[in-house]
Amino acid sequence: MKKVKEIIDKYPILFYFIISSVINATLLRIFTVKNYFAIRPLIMDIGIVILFALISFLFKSKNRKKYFIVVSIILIATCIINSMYYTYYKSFASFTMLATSVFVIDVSDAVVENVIQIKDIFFAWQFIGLLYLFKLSNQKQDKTLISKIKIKKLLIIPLLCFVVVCIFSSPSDFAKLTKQRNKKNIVLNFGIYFYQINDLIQSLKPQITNTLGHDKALKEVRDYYKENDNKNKTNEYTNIFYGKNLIVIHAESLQTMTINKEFNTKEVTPVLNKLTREGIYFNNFYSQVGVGTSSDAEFVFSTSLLPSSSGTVFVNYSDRKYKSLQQLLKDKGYYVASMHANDGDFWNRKEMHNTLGYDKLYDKEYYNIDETIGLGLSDKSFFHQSVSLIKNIKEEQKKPFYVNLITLSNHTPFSDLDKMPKFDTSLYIDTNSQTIKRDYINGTVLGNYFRSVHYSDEAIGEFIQELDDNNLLDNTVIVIYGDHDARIDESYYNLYYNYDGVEDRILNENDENYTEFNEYTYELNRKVPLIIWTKDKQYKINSSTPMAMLDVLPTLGNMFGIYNEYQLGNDIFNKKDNTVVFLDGSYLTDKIYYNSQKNEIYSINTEVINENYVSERSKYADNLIEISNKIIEYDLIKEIEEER
Ligand code: GP9
Ligand code: MN
Repeated sequence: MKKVKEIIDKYPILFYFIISSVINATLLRIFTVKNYFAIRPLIMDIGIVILFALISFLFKSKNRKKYFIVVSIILIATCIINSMYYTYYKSFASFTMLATSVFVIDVSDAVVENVIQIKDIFFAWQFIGLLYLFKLSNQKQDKTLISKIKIKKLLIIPLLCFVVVCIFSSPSDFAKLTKQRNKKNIVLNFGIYFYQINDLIQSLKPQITNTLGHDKALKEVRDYYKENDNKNKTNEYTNIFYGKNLIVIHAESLQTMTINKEFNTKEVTPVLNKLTREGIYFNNFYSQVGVGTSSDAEFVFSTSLLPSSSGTVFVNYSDRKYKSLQQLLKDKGYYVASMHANDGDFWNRKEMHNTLGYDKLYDKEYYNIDETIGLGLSDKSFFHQSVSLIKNIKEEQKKPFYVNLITLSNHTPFSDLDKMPKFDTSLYIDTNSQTIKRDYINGTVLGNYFRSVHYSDEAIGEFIQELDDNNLLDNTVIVIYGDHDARIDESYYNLYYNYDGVEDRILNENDENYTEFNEYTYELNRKVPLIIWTKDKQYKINSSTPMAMLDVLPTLGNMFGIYNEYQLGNDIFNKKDNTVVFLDGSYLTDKIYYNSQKNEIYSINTEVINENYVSERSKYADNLIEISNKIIEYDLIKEIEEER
C-alpha cells in the first residue's frame, strides 16, 4: 500500500489516466454487452492502458501532457462512439464502416433522439478530471522521468496481463479475432480497447489479399455451387406468376408484431391483415441486415447473397457483378424501375441500382415534395405520385414491369404524428362505476411506432385502391416486406407485455400473468412480414417455416419462372427444415435460436436436440457467411460468368 501511495504521489496523472481509462472501458461493457464482473476483459483493459501510460515516458516531460490529452481523447471517443453505435446497431463501430457512417449521419436527425443518451456523454468525466490534475500539477511542475531501463522492467506488467488473458482464452476466441462479424464476442472477451486496436489492424489489411486467398476462395465458391444446385427443382408454385407484373413495396421498419394487432378493438394494420389472409403470408420471416440497414435489405432481397461483413455492399462493393431479380426479369423482357422519394445518392442507390440492373431510379427529383413526414415525402403522397409513374411506364414501355417502391414515413423516430390519423394505444379499464383510462404505451416510442405503422398501412391501402382504379392491378403481383426491425428499445416491451391496467403497475416475474421478454424473445420479435398477394387469385396460405430475406429470390423466382444459380437461399416451399442465418453467425431454426456471440441456445419448442444439431448448423451458418463475403470481396460472380 505504501508503494502504491508513493506511486500515486509521484505520478498522479499517470495513475489517474490508468484508473479512469479502465473505469470507462468497464462502464462501456456494462452499458452495452452487460458483463458486469468479467475478469478477462478487465485484465486486458488494464494491460493496454498501462502500456499506453508507459509509452508516455518516451516523451519529454513537457510533451507528456500533450500525449495524455491526445490518448485520453482517443480512448474517450472510442467509448462514446461505441456506446452510441451500440444503442442503434447492437454492435460495435469499425474503421471499415467509415464510408457507411456518412449515411448514418445523414439520417442523424431521425436517429439523434434515440441514440445520444446522457450515458454516452458521461465518459467525458475522464477528461475533466485530467484537466483538473493538470491545473494542480502546474503549481508543482511534474518533471519526473523514468530511465529507459526502468520502463523496460515495467513493461512486464502489461505483458503479464496479456499472458494471463491468453491462458484463459480458447483457440476459437483467437480465431474469431480476424473476422469482423464477431465484434460483440471480442468485446466480451477482450474489452473495448483491444477490440478497437484489433479492428484497426484488420481494416488496414489490404482489401484484396493475396492471389492464394483469391484462388482458394474461387475454388470454395465453385464447389459450393456444384453441391447446391437446385435448378430443376419444381413445386406447385413453379411459374404461377409467369409473365405477370411485379410491384414490390419495401416497407420501412415494418415488424410482424403489428400484423393482426388490435388496440381497443381497432386493428393497427387492417389493410395488411386482409392481404395476409388472402395472399401468401410468411409469418416467421427475418430480415438480414448489417450496418447498411435499408440498403442491405434491398441487396439481400435482390441477390440472395448476404450483406458484407466489412463495410456496406451498396457503398463499398457497388462495382461488383451480381445476379439479381432485376437482371433476371429484365432478361425475360421486363421493364424494371425503382421509386424512392429520397436523395438518389443516399445509400449510393443511384450507382447500385444501376449495378443491380434497374432500368431507372425515380428518386426525389421525380416527385413533388408536397407533404413531408419524418425523413421526407409522406408515404401517401409518394404512393399517389408513383401510380402516375407506373401508369406511364405501362403505357410507354408496352412490356411487363417490375417496380420497386421504397417507403420512408415509418422511419425512426416516428415523428410528425400530427400529420397521421389518430390511433389510440391507451388502455381502458371498465369498473362497475366508471371507465378508467391508462396511458399504457400511448405517447411512448412504441406507441408512436404503432401509430406510424397504422398510417403506413393506410397509405398502402390507398395505393392498392388507386392501382386498381387505374387498371394496374390486373395481372400484377404485389410483394410487401418489412426491411428490418424498428430498433425500439427493449425497455418499452416490458411495459407493452407486462402492464397491469387494473393496478397500474408493471408485473414482475413473481406475478402469475408475467410474460418473460428477454434478449432472446427480443431477437425473435425483430421479425418482419413478407406478403405475396395478387388480386387475380386468393391463395390463403400462411407459412410459419423460419425464412430469411435470402430465401425470397429463390421462392419468388420459382413463381415467376426464373432461377439464380448464385443464390444462397432456398425456395421455402422445397425446404421445411430451413435455417435462418444472421450476419454474426447466430441462427434460427424451428427448434432453436442460437446466439453465436454467447454460444447460447434458446429453445423455440420443447423438442430435445443433440450437440450435432447445433454444430452442424453452426458450420452451415459460418460457411454461408464466408461464401457470401468471398463472392462479394473477390467479385467471383463476374469471374465464374466469364469462364462460361
Ligand atoms: C433512406 C431510407 C432509410 O433513403 O431508405 O434508410 P435506413 O436508415 O432505414 O437504412
Ligand atoms: Mn430502412
